Amino acid sequence: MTCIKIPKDHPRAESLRIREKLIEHFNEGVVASAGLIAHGRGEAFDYLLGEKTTAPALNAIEAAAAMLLTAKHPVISINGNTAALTAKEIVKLAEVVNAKIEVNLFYRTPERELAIKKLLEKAGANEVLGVGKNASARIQELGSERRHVDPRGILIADVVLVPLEDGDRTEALVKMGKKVIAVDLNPLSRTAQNATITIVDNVVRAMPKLVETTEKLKARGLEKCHEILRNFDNKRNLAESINLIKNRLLEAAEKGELLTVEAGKL
Ligand code: PTJ
Repeated sequence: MTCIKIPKDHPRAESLRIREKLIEHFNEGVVASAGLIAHGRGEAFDYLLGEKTTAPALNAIEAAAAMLLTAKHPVISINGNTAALTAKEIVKLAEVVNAKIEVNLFYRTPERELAIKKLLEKAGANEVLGVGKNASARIQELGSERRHVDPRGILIADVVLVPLEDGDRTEALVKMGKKVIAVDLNPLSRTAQNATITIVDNVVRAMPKLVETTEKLKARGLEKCHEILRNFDNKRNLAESINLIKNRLLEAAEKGELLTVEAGKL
């Protein structure tokens, strides 16, 4: 049930629908109150990026698909916002790459863990790790609630996908020798800067695209995946996203015009 009726012809209809979805899941105890604020920060960066999946984001998505397909123990780490926005895609991706799904929260409460688990199960997940006593292992480098991890999941993972994250954990996971794939609209965030592969895109667009790319790449075999990974340079790709924002701002400033966005898409 949404809180307001959004007119279909509203130029920001899709963006408003996403906000309503988050509010709805906030009311159901899935999204943290800070998750609503975090979404606002994401929206601001999305506006600067043109609210579309850019060429560097597509490169990173392809590399991420290759990394997930070549992983031994891939894990998809889930927080409130990601579950609220992309539960179906998370389940599908886990199926395609044979990954574990683990709940890992910054604002961890037993109620939120269970609400997120329920939402993922409703979307088709058979197993959801990291809930309650199952998060019995610790990441020593971390002081936050994110330190609680499942010994069958993040603790033994070689590749962890962290859609929408705060910076500390990405750094800690990389220090532990894990490869981290982040989805973050802010190319300047610590998560974006420290991840092994950074997808600078909205989870709402990136997750379906990642599923589609992974399915296609799976059919092309592991050698193709290794080749993609050999040719991918995350720092260079991140710099391209930052340049893209810079050029869009310069263009708008020179013309004295508003930034163009994919009107109505997001
Ligand atoms: O559910 P919890 O308890 O684990 O808490 C989750 C939040 C998001 C509240 C927590 O991880 C947090 O505080 O994160 P930050 O530090 O605000 O970072 C969130 C990052 O995600 C920011 O860099 C935002 O730009 C980015 N972001 C927000 N919405 C999206 C996004 N990136 C991609 N897609 C989005 N829809």
